[in-house]
Amino acid sequence: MVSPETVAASHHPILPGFYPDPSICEAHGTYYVALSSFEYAPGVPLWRSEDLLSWEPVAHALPTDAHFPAGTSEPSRGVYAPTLRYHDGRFWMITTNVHGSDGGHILVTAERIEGPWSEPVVVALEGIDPDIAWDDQNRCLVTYCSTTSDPPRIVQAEIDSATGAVLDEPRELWSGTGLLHPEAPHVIRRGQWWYLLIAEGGTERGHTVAIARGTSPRGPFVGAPHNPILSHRSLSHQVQNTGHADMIETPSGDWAMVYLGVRPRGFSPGFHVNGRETFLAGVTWREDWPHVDTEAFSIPEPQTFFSDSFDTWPLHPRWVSPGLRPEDFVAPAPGGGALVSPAGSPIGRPSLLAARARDAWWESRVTVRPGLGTAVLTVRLDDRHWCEVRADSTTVAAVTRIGDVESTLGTMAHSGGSVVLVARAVEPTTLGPDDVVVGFDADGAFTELGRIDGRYLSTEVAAGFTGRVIGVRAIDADVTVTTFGYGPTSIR
Ligand code: 6LW
Repeated sequence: MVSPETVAASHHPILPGFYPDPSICEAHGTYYVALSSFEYAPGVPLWRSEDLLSWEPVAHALPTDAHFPAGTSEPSRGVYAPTLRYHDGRFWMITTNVHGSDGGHILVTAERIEGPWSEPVVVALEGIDPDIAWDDQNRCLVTYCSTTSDPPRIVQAEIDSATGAVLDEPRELWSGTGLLHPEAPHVIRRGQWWYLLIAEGGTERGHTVAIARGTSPRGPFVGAPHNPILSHRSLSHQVQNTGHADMIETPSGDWAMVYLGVRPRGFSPGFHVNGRETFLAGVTWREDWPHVDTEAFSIPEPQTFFSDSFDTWPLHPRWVSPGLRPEDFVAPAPGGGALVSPAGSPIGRPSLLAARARDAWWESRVTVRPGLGTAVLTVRLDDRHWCEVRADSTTVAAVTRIGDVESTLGTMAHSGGSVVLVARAVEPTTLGPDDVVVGFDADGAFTELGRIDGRYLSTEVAAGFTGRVIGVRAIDADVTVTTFGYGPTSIR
């Protein structure tokens, strides 16, 4: 349900939480966005909106192991930035699984956004961040960031979109204004001009968006006199790292941009914990150059609360896993709820039924029946940075891992049967962005078993491109999850 409250899109994401590298298209008056997903399966979340302002999750573009083998990638490897387009009555999505980086880019299509998505076609080109566009003769161009070049460059080749065959030698295009990491190209048409939109400066504080134009999608392209067209570098704005954008024309002829940004908190250098998030801006045109207005939109405050009792299957698209894909280790439990198995991934990573953290301050309450297993509620940044609370049939324990150090923070007996495991992000007691608190509820009262400085579950400490997720897993034997609740909170 959409709240009547609106907030400024310049400060509030349209997709809060770890949803980076947005690519946008429109089909029959509805907008769709595709996002990076890294080690998490299923890959490439897809969201839908009727008005660009409020969004709902619909599906994933890489839903099966044939598209992206679950649980095989290192953290922040796996599925990088996608491009989503609607062309010739079909959705087209192209991305890169950088885990096996000799594998090239993956191109899939679908008539409906919900799928089925086609078997992947491999485009045997190196690099990351592929874009797909068609010229006036319907010839298909893939434009990408060449990572075998030093420094990286923006290059383009023509492909056969049915087979993925590369039809000519990759040619260098305009590669930006000289900042590091020219990447994230999108080739976009407006009137007689073709535009090459890219990101530069790296996905950290120096991130920018720059643009060039030419009369052919093959270039040559000439940079805009007012580049960068978007950056928050060296500004005091609470949204930082703005870059990696895509643009769309609305049916009424207005233009809008989606871009990523982060919301760092805590003392210098600032820590962001929920990953890179997707924001919305307006675009106006002067002399056929785009000007970005991050203040153009107010958006309904995104509704991030959910409570899942696992009474409808298949699982809601919020659920992902860094291990096996959710349907391979989660099943309906006899008598209701979800039965979570302890099966690990091919690289031995625990399978975690996880949803993204999407708020600054939040609480997650998960009712579990451990049975013969141990039920775990985890706040995860990556394999080496997490904090969790574990319940077996007699005891609850809080455990954290920060880099090479793993530590038990507290242990307590419980009265048996069902246990309500609790995790929270609350206001910091240190110079970090928040405190992460774990514990359990018994007889209506919360018992805190562990508390860590939230910076240890931040990107600035752990490194990488993802954000926090919150999930349940099982150790030793199946456990039952009766309800999984998450929501923003004012609890401090
Ligand atoms: C992505 C690149 C980027 O491929 O970060 O912010 C990389 N931009 O374009 C990982 O998301």
